[in-house]
Amino acid sequence: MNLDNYGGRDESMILRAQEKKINWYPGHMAKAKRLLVEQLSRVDVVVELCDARIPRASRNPDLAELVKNKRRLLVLNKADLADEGATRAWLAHFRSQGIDAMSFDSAKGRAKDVLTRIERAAKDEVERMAARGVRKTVRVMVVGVPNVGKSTFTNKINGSSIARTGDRPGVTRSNQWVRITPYLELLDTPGLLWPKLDNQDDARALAFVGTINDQIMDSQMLAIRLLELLMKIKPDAAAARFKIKDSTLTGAALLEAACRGRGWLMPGGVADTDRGAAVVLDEFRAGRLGRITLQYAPKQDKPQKPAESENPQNTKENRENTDGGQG
Ligand SMILES: Nc1nc2c(ncn2[C@@H]2O[C@H](COP(=O)(O)OP(=O)(O)OP(=O)(O)O)[C@@H](O)[C@H]2O)c(=O)[nH]1
Ligand SMILES: [Mg+2]
Repeated sequence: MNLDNYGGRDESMILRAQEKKINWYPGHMAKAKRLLVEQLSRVDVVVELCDARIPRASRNPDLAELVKNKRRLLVLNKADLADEGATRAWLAHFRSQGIDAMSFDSAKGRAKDVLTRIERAAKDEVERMAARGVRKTVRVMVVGVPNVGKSTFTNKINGSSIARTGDRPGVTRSNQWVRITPYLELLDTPGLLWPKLDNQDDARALAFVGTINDQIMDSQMLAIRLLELLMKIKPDAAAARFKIKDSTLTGAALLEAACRGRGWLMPGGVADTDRGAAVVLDEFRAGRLGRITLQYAPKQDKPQKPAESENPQNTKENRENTDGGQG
């Protein structure tokens, strides 16, 4: 794509959007990874949280490798923000790969639903120890990309707030053991990405949901890309929310239309694209456009990786796919 199109030549808005490669692996993450590895030998079960809106992009390949010999539970968190049918299809997909997976809302969900799964994952080890007359304390490590909800999840299981949470990535900076009962302990860990985000569609998806530090990104470009995607996936909701009348718009013109529609203007009627970009991202992340899944599960019988730019949310093939999923 010719980025000069977004070079701000149009004087009706102030736009400096630039397509930059997205990558975020600060020093604290490399350190956090080392500290996480140090704890692994103490851990019986690993709970991996991914974001139910982007289950493919939000699974860290580094983590999968590190914890491959542990009992594991995959939690599709923030399921309250994702499309229910799409989440069912993802669960069916993961289960078909032999992965124990569940969807969850760490803010409003029931801790018991998770505890049952953890008990099941630890059952063999608990019974083995019981046979030796020892009541085992099950130690669970909670891992995942930044801002996916690990600390909120830990607090939910704990029944009260003990870990600090926040609506930005990088809130938790060190490992924190939390004693739930004398026989269950949870380790909340800092969010981890991996050194190179090769797939830029996935990197952008991570950025859309707020996994990547906004400071290192071009938020106008990100908002433009998000608007384009939303106008494909959920055009009615996006057009209504941002008061966009022309559904054929793309690029800078689309962000400008949202600014004009919502009245984000500067003196002289110039579209305030900085403000517009920030609000578009905020409102999507907060679920103001309703439940939206940005990445769909591959079809069961014929695994494939749909390109984000051709998100198939409303195609016939995908409807069949999601309708066929198991809860
Ligand atoms: N809607 C919704 N919001 C959630 C859920 N889980 C967490 N959140 C919100 O997501 C944001 C991030 O939550 P945290 O628990 O701080 O995320 P984290 O994974 O610990 O983040 P880091 O420590 O930065 O890696 C907070 O604003 C939470 O309130 C969920 O299941 N649904
Ligand atoms: Mg945290």
